[in-house]
Amino acid sequence: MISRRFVLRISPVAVLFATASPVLAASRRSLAIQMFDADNDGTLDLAEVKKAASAAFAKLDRDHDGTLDKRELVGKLSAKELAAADPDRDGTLTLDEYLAIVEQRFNAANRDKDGTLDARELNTSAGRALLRLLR
Ligand SMILES: [Ca+2]
Ligand SMILES: [Ca+2]
Ligand SMILES: [Ca+2]
Repeated sequence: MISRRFVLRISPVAVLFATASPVLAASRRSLAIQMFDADNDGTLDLAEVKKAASAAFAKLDRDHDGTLDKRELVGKLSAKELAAADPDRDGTLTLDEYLAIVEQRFNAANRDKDGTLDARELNTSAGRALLRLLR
């Protein structure tokens, strides 16, 4: 009886701990690799990342006008990042402009310059900034 009560008392803490666990966070991120890793080599190359980004672009373009505006980019790019990525300053991004930022973020995350991103590289702030553009 005592031991059961002990289990009942500790379980919410255990759940809380598991939710915040870095191991779980890491497995969520390698899920990103599983989702986008078309050739199944355990890493993401630029072609795989651009394919995922193109699919994300289509999904984000809610009014189907072929560009992403400020409202469609909420949570993806700050106003400052949008301005920097928008050379013609019309306040929207075409697919090419979107893929150009994706490539910049890919290169920023690819610390060892080996042409691919592994789970560790995706688990950096640059890696996370890239993953935001793929969903
Ligand atoms: Ca791959
Ligand atoms: Ca649009
Ligand atoms: Ca790399």
